[in-house]
Amino acid sequence: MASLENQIILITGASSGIGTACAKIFAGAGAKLILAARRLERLQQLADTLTQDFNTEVHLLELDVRDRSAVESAISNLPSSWSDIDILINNAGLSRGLDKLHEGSFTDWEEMIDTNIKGLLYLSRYVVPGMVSRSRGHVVNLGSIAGHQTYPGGNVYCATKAAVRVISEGLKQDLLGTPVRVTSVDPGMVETEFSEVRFHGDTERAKKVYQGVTPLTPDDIADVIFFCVTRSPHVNINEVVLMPVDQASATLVNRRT
Ligand code: NDP
Ligand code: 8X3
Repeated sequence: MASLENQIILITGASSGIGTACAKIFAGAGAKLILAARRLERLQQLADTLTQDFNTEVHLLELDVRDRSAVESAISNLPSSWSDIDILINNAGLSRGLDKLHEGSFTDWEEMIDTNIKGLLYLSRYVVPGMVSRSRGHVVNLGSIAGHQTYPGGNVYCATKAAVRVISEGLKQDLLGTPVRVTSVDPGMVETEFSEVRFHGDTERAKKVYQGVTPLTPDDIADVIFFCVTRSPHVNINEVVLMPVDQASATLVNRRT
């Protein structure tokens, strides 16, 4: 495994799913981790495990990425030994509902837009200038196949992930002439708490999403992100689209039941 000894990696949404898997793989490579999410107890448990298993140095941020002044304060008040962030993984995100657009919930729309688009922008705005001035850095954004293909009921969630794809492309263009890299990782179906959150805690409905298929795991995504950030410094992997073998598009899934 490539070494990321002493590199500082900020992972948003580290309290669950893909973010937690990223924390584990980067801890195994010797990185120092800044883990951010709203559920601090979960972060604390993860930090305890990483410290025990890998002797990882961890800094925790109880942070709601929708709160711009909280993001600014969290980044600008990092202790000096934590402030030179090498890799930003903009992973915090969610979907809410599968309603038809004309019947949709304003609260759900605002939560998705504020988290998936504005939160990602706030983190990028406060972290990337330091990368530019240090002439090193890598931003990894979690997009989705939902940003490439719209599906019925996906409307606003798909729009937020299309925005992530476009923002990643725009950031790459704006960073041209600097060594800072930008990657969008765009998965299909990954079994995490994602569907439970989408269906507002309806676990039975969430389980059905993955019934009869072998979905991707959070570790599969962390593995791809790890690959992207450990290429030679002159290589930028712009975009990775990956889905389970059992999935051919956002709506075309092979179910064995
Ligand atoms: P999970 O629900 O398991 O994890 C989502 C994470 O985002 C949690 O750690 C949650 O932490 C965090 N989060 C949500 N809202 C906020 C907020 N306002 N402020 C800070 N953190 C927040 O889902 P996944 O791991 O699957 O999702 C991770 C990313 O991957 C998302 O961007 C998602 O859109 C994307 N994705 C997921 C796919 C899938 O099929 N699962 C496929 C394609 C993309 P907390 O609640 O503690 O704040
Ligand atoms: C998550 C994948 O297809 O449920 O972004 O939108 S999908």
